[in-house]
Amino acid sequence: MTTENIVRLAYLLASVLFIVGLKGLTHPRTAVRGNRLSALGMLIAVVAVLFQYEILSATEILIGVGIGTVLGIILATTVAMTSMPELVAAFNGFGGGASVLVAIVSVLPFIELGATEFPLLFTIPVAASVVIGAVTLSGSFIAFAKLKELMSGNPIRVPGGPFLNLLLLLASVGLSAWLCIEPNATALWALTGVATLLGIFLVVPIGGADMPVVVALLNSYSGLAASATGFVIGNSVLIISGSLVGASGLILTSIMCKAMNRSLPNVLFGVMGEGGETASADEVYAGKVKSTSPDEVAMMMDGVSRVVIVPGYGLAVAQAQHAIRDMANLLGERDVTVEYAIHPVAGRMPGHMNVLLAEADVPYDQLKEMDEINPTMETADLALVIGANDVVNPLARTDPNSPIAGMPVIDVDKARTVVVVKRSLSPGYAGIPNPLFAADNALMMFGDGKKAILELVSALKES
Ligand code: TAP
Repeated sequence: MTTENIVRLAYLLASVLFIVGLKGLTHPRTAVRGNRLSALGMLIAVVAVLFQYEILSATEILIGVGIGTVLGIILATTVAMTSMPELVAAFNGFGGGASVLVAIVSVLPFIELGATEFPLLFTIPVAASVVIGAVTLSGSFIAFAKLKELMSGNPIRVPGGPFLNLLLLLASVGLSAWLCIEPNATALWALTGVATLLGIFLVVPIGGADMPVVVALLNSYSGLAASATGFVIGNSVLIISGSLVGASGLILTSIMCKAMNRSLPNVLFGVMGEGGETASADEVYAGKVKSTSPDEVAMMMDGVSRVVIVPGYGLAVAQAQHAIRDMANLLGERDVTVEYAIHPVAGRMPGHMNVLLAEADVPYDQLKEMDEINPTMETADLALVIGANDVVNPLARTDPNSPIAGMPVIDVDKARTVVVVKRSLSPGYAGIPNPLFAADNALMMFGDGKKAILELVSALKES
């Protein structure tokens, strides 16, 4: 078999592994295997590319793979679960940057040698790689800076606002046309600069709290840029993998928007919390909030047969997943049915709760999606809400003026008793009070999520 055929076969194998890997990611039980298969596909693709283009020797490839593996292990084991979105943002940025660089080096040397005739089938993907890649690069690093709080996470109003962006978009289209029809270095560099500015000004006005949606969208862009780069260098595996990333990123963005009952334009150009008048915290809570203690909750748990645990962002902040699993195991030993109700946007990134609970070895069959658990909420003896707020706020159902009106929520208020574990009555991401905390059947167990649940575990062991 010729080297070319081996490389083609490797590309085919890598593409199949990407697709099978993605399929694995559709269920928590198969997600880890799916991830490994995709990573193997990527390794095969990278090695095949290096052989195909004879860029590096086998030893150099192995050294590169070794360095990448060490860096990957360090990053994966040291990054805090709460910092995942910014890590993904940085990865997207690097992906976009790589597309821009590959597109530039594919065309610039020829321009400098005086070439003027390029087929449109080459220059169009070059322009697309540069525009989408540069927007992804700068937009992702602004998202990274906002999430890491290196710059204000609040929406920043840019003078000129949408008009400036429209101007930059039109300039990108004009420069792209110039580059495609009459390839030259000035158009190439100007396009890179304008698209970089466009990425910055598109993301700067968006609030830090909406960044996960933006990161998912930029992830999709990084895939589209990679796919365009695949056309530039005639590499099929890059076209396939880029399209897969582009499509899955777009699907994810749409799922996140739907789960928040917001449209993508509202996320990109609106501000979360811009609803009508809603009641103030004083009006909602005054004199109606009842607090409880771990000992009391342990006593309550004595007579229950079904407990639904609702994890939220605070569970991730407190890192309470192991404590909660221990508590669930204790209840399981007493023949109590324990289920976890997972809201699609609980936490700050897609699948946040699934990842945390999987890390603590919570059995997958105990994880229930919102749509599955809601119709059964009335038969739950106890709903234990840990560090969740917006995703259990009944205002979404009852107040059409609320900024979260229409957002599907987990109906914990319908359970016989609700215990909410959080440190105070502070609002969640949407910044609005939650009448659940003042409901007749609700009790607040104030404290850090992990500490409170560890105390509950001790109380359960003693009871
Ligand atoms: P939030 O509504 O943000 O509420 C989290 C609660 O956790 C806070 O009220 C906070 O109250 C509590 N908390 C923080 N640290 C804690 C600790 N150490 N121990 C105990 N509690 C702690 O979270 P949620 O219910 O998970 O909802 C997620 C929100 O994020 C939604 O509004 C969603 O639209 C938005 N969002 C999510 C995503 C994705 S993809 N997941 C993307 C964009 C936006 P205290 O300060 O009183 O403790």
